[in-house]
Amino acid sequence: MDFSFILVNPAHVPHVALIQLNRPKELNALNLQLMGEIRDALKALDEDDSVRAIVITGNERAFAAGADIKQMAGKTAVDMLLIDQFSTWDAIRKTKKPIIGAVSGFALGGGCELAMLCDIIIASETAQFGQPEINIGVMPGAGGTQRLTRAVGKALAMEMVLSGRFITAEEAKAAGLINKIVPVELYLDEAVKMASAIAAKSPIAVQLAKESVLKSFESSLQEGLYFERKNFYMLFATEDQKEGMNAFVEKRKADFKGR
Ligand code: DAK
Repeated sequence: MDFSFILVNPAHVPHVALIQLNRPKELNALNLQLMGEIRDALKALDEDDSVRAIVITGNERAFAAGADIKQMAGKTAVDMLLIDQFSTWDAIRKTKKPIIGAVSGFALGGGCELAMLCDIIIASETAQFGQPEINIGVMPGAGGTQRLTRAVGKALAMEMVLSGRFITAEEAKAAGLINKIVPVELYLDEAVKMASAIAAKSPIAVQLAKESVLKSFESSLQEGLYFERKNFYMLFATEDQKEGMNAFVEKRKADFKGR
């Protein structure tokens, strides 16, 4: 795959692919082309049977410092509507495979929102999360008032969204926004390790489990429980379920085929 603003490579472990945002001078500011490239890469990786988990990362200084303010500054509401960036963000959200965010440095505005589209976030101790849109006269537009509030609760979400204050990795961990903090030299390895562990499971079970957890954000408890139940039953139709349970009984490692 040939892109201008991201690098897409297999990781050094089987079944894991790595997307690296690659606009370092602009702190990986998310211009329209970069977001389109992430969407296209995720779609291709979602369709690639050899890939079972995806890591998205930036660099040590910045995961992403937000949408590209220079590109947005002159836009009108109609321009924004016609560009319809939401279709790109919605497509990213629909990725079926698990996405691990490896975050170091700034994850701000759209960068924090992109991190929140990841299923698991591994952060370096230098990571900072924020929704500073209020400083430039707007507000979060891609989940920063909704996913953030569900993740960290009203008190901290209000503070971040209304004051623009960045929170540290420690605060993000305590608030439930991220999974783990590791020293800066280890954050990417740790994310790949997590992706690799997930890639060793049954891909169908992982897909349906991800879908079921995400459903909890969009449904009543009863509706979510029915959804979970259907997916649970469905897994008994897979070869991987037989393989997983037989391997347990036979005291051997399961070899999941994704069927
Ligand atoms: N956009 C464009 N350029 C950016 C940028 C950004 N968000 N963030 C940093 N840069 C550029 C800087 O302009 C600078 O470029 P040069 O001046 O060297 O050409 C370079 O990156 C290095 O930045 P600094 O010199 O400012 O570096 P510092 O270490 O001094 O400061 C900083 C780092 C991250 C604190 C600072 O750069 C900063 O405050 N950046 C802006 C953070 C921000 O406000 N982010 C939120 C942007 S609004 C939507 C979806 C999403 C969104 C909107 C719509 N739809 C689906 C419709 C999201 C909106 C946003 O994210």
